[in-house]
Amino acid sequence: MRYKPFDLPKGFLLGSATASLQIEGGDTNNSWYRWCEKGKIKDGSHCIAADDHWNRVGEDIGLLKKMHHQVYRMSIEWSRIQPEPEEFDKDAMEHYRNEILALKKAKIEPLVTLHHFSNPLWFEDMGGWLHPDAPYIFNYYTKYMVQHLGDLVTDWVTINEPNVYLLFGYLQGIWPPGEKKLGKYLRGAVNMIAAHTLAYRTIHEMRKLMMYDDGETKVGAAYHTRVHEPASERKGDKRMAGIVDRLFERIFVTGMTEGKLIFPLRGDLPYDPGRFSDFMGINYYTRGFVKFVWNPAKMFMEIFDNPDCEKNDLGWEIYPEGIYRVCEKYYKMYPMPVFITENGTCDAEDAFRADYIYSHLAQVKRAIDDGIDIRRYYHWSTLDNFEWLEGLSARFGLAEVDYSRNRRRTLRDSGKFYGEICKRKSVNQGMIDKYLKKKKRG
Ligand code: IFM
Repeated sequence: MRYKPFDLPKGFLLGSATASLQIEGGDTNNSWYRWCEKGKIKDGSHCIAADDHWNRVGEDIGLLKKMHHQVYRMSIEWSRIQPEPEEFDKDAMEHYRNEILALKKAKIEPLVTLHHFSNPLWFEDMGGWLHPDAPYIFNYYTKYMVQHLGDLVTDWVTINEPNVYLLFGYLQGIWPPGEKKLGKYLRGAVNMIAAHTLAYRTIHEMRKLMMYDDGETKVGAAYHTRVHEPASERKGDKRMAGIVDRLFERIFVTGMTEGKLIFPLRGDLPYDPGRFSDFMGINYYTRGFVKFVWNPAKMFMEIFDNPDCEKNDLGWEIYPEGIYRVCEKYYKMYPMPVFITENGTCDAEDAFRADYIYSHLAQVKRAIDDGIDIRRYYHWSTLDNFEWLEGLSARFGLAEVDYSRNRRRTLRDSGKFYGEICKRKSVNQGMIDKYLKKKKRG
């Protein structure tokens, strides 16, 4: 690759993202704790300690400061806040309030996610996202959160990657609750869309009641987006790529942005169609190739990675142009501000992360120059963490966590590089010489 310096707009905001279950540790009241206890994690690790972030908030905000972040995306662990259906934990609430106060003191603006893959056990046991009351139960929790954080937090993500959560948990059965039925995936989708629309209105209404200017409140969802490339020019492959796009992304994006259910979703939503997003939250990592196969057991599709390309530690293709393509696609559909709510890579050796950051941000810059209104970029992730089914061995962090030695944090070279980008909002020749293509993969 040829590297060229570039500048990002001065008003562009940069930071990184985490999720509570992946970093906090110490909570046994959630669906992922139970999944780990069942021995389901590939590398045998467990989320119970994770990064011990719960006890190291100050130290981790130190990392954000060192990397000159302007923004930080974090999530709230629902099971801590509402350990039982009718019980809210004031101490847990106080903990998050203090964390957010500390972020604001450091001049780092939080973007708070209310649901990031994990559920309280009582919710899971009553049927989780398939329960007809799930959207209203989630709204009850949302109300409590806004009551207690509404004076500090303007920016909210209601639900992270509903598509991935439902695909793995309800169709492939590899995440909790381990279901394998398309009907359940679709039912869960309707309920998550309904929950988002309720939460969207709740957050706006409550903040208005608190006398905040409604234009300041920003609420959206974070979608896992991919480029769904047809495996060939054949009609069947093209059509199947369109079906995958619809089932995996479009039904969620349309549902949560317009409050409208599109085929094959059926049912009622709590409100008439309208506006239910203030920004488009795009999580982008890679692309997949889609092939039509005559096999009903596989839902007539095969999805595979490009066999011939650069890949990360998990075998995901590194495809920077994809971030441009997904932003362009969704901005054409919904011309509203875009936040890249996640983008990052798994690279234990830190051999190509700096490159990955450079090449993806260069595409973001290109998209901005082409008129796409991208306002923020949150790198995934601040520090190594519990990568769900992959466990602790998959390393996505700008900072390394040493799990064998008291979870010591060390900023990687890519983290230093990213910190300089956050500070300058540009990549200059000195940074190119210092950080890029210094290391080769072993
Ligand atoms: O770690 C996850 C995150 O929780 C959701 N988006 C993708 C990341 C990397 O797989």
